[in-house]
Amino acid sequence: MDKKAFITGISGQDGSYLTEHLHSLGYEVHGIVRRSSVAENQQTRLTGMTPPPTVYYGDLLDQSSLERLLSEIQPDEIYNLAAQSHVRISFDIPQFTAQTNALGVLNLLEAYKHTCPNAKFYQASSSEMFGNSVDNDGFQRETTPMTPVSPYGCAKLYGYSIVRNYRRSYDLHACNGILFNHESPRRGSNFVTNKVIKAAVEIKYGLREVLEVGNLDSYRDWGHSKDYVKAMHMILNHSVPDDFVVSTGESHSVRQMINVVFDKLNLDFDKHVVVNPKYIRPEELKYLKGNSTKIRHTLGWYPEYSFEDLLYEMIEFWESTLTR
Ligand code: F7E
Repeated sequence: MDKKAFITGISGQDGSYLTEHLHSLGYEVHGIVRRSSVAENQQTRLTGMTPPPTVYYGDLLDQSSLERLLSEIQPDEIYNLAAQSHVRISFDIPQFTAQTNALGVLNLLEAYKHTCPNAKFYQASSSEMFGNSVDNDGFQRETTPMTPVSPYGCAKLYGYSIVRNYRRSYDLHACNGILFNHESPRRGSNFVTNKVIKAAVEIKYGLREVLEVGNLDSYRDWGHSKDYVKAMHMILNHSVPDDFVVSTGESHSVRQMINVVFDKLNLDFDKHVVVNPKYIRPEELKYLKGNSTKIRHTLGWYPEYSFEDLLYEMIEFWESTLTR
């Protein structure tokens, strides 16, 4: 019989790529979306998939919806990808962020423990948990101290910790992937890569003049979501439940990323890029560079996309969308 997967956040960037990946491996895929007053466009990333995943209304803050669905579906694998995922916005809605990204994980763990404890559980943990902590060699790895600098990072650290606690306390196959930034054409357009690329293509085609950004000097380790969802599945299918950093090992500043995009499109940085303080965070995570030796050596995972390939694919997507 086909294996069954249950994905929270199935309509997001990672949820949609993970659905495609699991389908390619023969899984039956189920997932939840939150009720929204505007139903249009809520599931655009899932449109046209064959077979389509089975999508239900559910919410990490509604324990009864989680218990009912897990008990009915009896999945083999649970992927908790749902979150309030925007770091700057977490300063505006810190309590909602904590409820969803911290207590939401606990709610799902409880539902899992009560209804299908033999399943495997993946938690989408984040490099934002490291905050400004960096090892002497300039990398963050599984053993690097976690000192988050945003409400998002603080909430994610609770989620990460409670997964480890439930694994040890109740002998559950519960794992964390500590994923560094990962992007794609399906990335929300208020995250910096997609925001920059969409605006740059609009500038190129005369649809706007200016790109407004925040901190140009923060560094991120950017990979492709397609590579990273494969890591999620490999982490869950390792013989023992464990936690793994997933990263490229390369770090670039926001300024460097914009330069690669602007060079490709023959645009002048000084003419079009303006810093607007409204995009600067109250406390910034300045530098991320992940060491993913553990997953590369233990599970044989490695990223296929280079930094440039990732940005060029996103540029192509926006060029074809905006000139259609
Ligand atoms: O910002 C700077 C910003 O919002 C990246 C999420 O997936 O990855 C993501 O979090 C950097 C930051 O991603 C703008 O200050 C400059 O230094 O694309 P971002 P993030 O905050 O790193 C982690 C791993 C997650 O887990 C999160 O869920 O870019 N930046 N100017 C800007 N950022 C944005 N959004 N907009 C700007 O105008």
